[in-house]
Amino acid sequence: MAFDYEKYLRMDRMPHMWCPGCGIGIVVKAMLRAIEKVGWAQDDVAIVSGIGCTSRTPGYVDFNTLHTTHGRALTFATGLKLARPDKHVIVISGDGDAAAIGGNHFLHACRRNIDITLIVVNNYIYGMTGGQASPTTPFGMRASTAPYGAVDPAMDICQVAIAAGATYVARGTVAQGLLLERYIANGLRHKGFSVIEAMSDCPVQYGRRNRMPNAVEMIQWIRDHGVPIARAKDMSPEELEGKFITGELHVAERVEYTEEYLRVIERAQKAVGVQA
Ligand SMILES: Cc1ncc(C[n+]2csc(CCOP(=O)(O)OP(=O)(O)O)c2C)c(N)n1
Repeated sequence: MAFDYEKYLRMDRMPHMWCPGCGIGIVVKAMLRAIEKVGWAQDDVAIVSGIGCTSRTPGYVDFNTLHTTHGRALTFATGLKLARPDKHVIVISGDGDAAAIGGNHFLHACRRNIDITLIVVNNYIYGMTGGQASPTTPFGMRASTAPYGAVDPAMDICQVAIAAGATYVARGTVAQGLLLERYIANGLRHKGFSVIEAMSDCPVQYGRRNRMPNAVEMIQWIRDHGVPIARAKDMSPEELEGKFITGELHVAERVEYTEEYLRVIERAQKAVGVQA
């Protein structure tokens, strides 16, 4: 039977504001299928975002939702998870929201290993505000603020997440929606901070400036630049230049933040003789 997306959507909010051909829809659909796969009730899930095209997602999905300030989604989500550790908290962010203005919050969420899943829709650009370069704009590619090519080397969000302490890190693409769904589902099941980077197209703000003016061309470009981790192991750094590695890049176990926080509260209450 076909998947019933309408069950999870606020149909009264349609039509959505995303451009024709935008990859965010593929990521949102993968997220909805993943939530159903892990079997969570809608009322037990909170979806939190900052600001940007991707960050409009909570407006359209029928869960407990929170649309917060630019770059601060993880901060609000951390408060939510600490207040209700029994609930499942998912953050959905753009690359600018997660890695530029929200970069500092991103590092600390990884470090804490809080049981939240972050989905970063990496469309290489600030989509909502007119195509400014973001931390993930590839070197030499064009943006409204880099009309002759980006000078800054691109940030690898997954490598940063691993280095900062995230315990589940995967990268998928909108060219392979089913794989993306699998990574998101595994991230949701994972106890600890999970990061799923979804390489996505933005034909209007990024593709148009970089000789990929329609969605199909940009999704083909994404498909051609992704290298599955098993294949990447046999490739040299030169061969991997300009490519990105896909798959489950890092899975580890470590103390989870809300559990440790509750233990601290217990110790503190015991020390001052307060009954929980
Ligand atoms: C404090 C603050 N600074 C800047 C902005 C303007 N702004 C809104 S969305 C955005 C960038 C969004 O880019 P990204 O996170 O990559 O998401 P996308 O729109 O591509 O999904 C910016 C700079 C803002 N709303 N608030």
